[in-house]
Amino acid sequence: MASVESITQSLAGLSIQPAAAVTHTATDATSWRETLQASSSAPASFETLKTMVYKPKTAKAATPVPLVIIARESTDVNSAAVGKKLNLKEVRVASEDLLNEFFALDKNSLSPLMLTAETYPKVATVLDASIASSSSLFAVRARSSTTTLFLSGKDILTYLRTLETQDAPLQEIDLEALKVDAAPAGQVKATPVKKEKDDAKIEGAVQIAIGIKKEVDFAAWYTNVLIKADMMDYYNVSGCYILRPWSYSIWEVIQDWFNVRIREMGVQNAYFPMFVSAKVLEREKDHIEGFSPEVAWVTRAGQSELEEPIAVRPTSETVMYPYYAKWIKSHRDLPLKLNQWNNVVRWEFKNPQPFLRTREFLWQEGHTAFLTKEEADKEVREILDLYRQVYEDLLAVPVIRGVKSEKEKFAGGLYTTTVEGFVPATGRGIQAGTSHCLGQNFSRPEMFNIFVEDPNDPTNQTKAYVWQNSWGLSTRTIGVMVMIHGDNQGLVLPPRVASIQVVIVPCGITAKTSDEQRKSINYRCEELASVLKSVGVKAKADLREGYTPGFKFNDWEQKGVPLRLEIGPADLKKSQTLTVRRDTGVKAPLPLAEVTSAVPKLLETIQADMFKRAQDTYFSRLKEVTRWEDVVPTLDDKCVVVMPWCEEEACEDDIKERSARSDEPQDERAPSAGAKSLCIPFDQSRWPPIEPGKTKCAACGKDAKRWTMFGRSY
Ligand code: 87F
Repeated sequence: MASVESITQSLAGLSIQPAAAVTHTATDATSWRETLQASSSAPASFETLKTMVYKPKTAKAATPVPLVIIARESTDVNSAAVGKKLNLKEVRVASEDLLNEFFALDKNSLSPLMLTAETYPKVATVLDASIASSSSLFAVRARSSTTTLFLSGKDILTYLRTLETQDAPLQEIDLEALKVDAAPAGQVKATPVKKEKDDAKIEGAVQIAIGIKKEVDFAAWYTNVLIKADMMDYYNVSGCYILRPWSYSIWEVIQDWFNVRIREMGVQNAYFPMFVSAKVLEREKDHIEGFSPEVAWVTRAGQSELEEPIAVRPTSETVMYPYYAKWIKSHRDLPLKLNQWNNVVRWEFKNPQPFLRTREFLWQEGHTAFLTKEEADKEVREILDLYRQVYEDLLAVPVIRGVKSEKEKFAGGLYTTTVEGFVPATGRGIQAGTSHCLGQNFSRPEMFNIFVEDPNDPTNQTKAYVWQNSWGLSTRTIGVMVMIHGDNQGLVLPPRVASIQVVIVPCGITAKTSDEQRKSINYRCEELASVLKSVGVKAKADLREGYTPGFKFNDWEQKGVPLRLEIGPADLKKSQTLTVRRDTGVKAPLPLAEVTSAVPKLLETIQADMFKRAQDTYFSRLKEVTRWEDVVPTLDDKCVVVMPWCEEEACEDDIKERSARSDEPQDERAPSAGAKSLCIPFDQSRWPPIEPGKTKCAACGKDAKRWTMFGRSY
């Protein structure tokens, strides 16, 4: 029996750090969980894992290969179905003798950790696919019935992957899905919704990374992609998530790009406190009214109640504008253009979704003040175009620029311009960034009183209240990008935001490959990576030992790396590499002599193709509609409607009501939810001219003003 120390030491070698280790009395399967729950050293919440060993029937002469199935305690394992899937006949629970013979352990000490470099190649191992993607901590026996370690699902997968060999691959199988698939007809009484979700689990999850189909259970697919790509992790405060480096680096690309552009426009970065006193926050009372349920308050420090509660900023108008009033004294202090990169808190009660709707999020908020409306108007559009470029040129996500209706604009402002995106998988529009002209609403004497002496008045008697803008773009950008480009293998990153653009994987190394040959292939991979880096390509050679090329392909595909280069002995003989595109899966050989010019070009082609495909989809789902009868069917077809509209608020309310199906409970996320106006596109030339007095609103029949996009939305 190995000591806990020796096991934790070998785990440390794999960078696996158990969350806790507990020594307890010897427990069997039934008393184990309770014993752990009673222990003060165990984590507050965990799941127990079960490890089952089976002995399949084999042809006479052959040695029986034990089958090891690792599952969550709550999963009913259908060992026959697993056996069938692996072409094993009549799997039966193994005897204690066999456990002793193979693992030198009793049945109460089994766990993934019983598998070692020595035993692993002699068994067939199945790991439930839901374990690695789970955010639970799992209790696993440390090769003993008296010690338990707590590991994440991903750690368990990592441990098993290091033992994997080409002859003994780890089988990741979705055991819940298998159970449903294997059940005889009539035995599974699934509700239609449940059945649909089960269908979403992809058969043969061994080869397919995500395990849930984008087309069937989009919400589950989305979170799965984020977890498997190491972009996000859950956190124990509802609605809050951890942004891991793989997603945060995308935010940094956006920050770097945007900072350069706004600096050129004369905007300076600054930082204001995250707390707002109740008094100051309420100066914006009229506008904040609708938002106030979302404001989070600090009411206590340690044990003492604060004299006055302090709000956490949901946005910074009220934080900043008192200082704008102080700093802007003369027209020479204008324009004032400040931006801050910060976090804001909006305590929403609607269903949270990572990146799209979270209680704390990161964004930039720009706040500018001008002497004239013309200057303000011009900047609103310039910023909006930067937002368009962030989406289209960096994230390969098409957006449509336009102005919000009166109902949908920021109530505190004069008008709101927006970039509107579209998620084809759900047919819903998504507000992707907003640039507001606040007019003089915040500078008025009753509000923040921000004025200068009018430079055009020779008597210096007139006060000129400043014209203000505010504009914001958040980490929602990342969520939209994932939803649009991701597929059933995982994330697909546009090259311009990928922190690794090209991964180089050594291939064709077998048991027969000499050490020297292996080293030389690895060397050539490293060399190729440095050559690519020298021409500005973010390249990485994946020389991890103990992982098969197949595992590496899958790993980088899940993480969305745009291009894979494979190098094996045969490629080297021909002085070439095999290029594999993540977006299309297309493979093509490339002479090594051409990589420095061809790879950057190929990355740009991938970027352009990704954008083109997404844009074609968006436009194909933007349906010109002129009759009310066509509106709801078009929405139900996962499309956005563009129709001539009267621009009246009552009509918009009516459209929302009439486009929602009244026979179902209403939820923003329901496919039957009502449609809102998304925007009135600036570019009206895509549709026939509106003829004044002639073209009628498709909803109410009054005179139409402009073509307006209506859709179900996020
Ligand atoms: C939630 C709670 C309190 C949005 C809120 O769009 C206040 C608000 O004022 C609130 N949610 N808003 C509007 C934010 C307007 C504006 N602020 C600067 C932006 C971009 C950046």
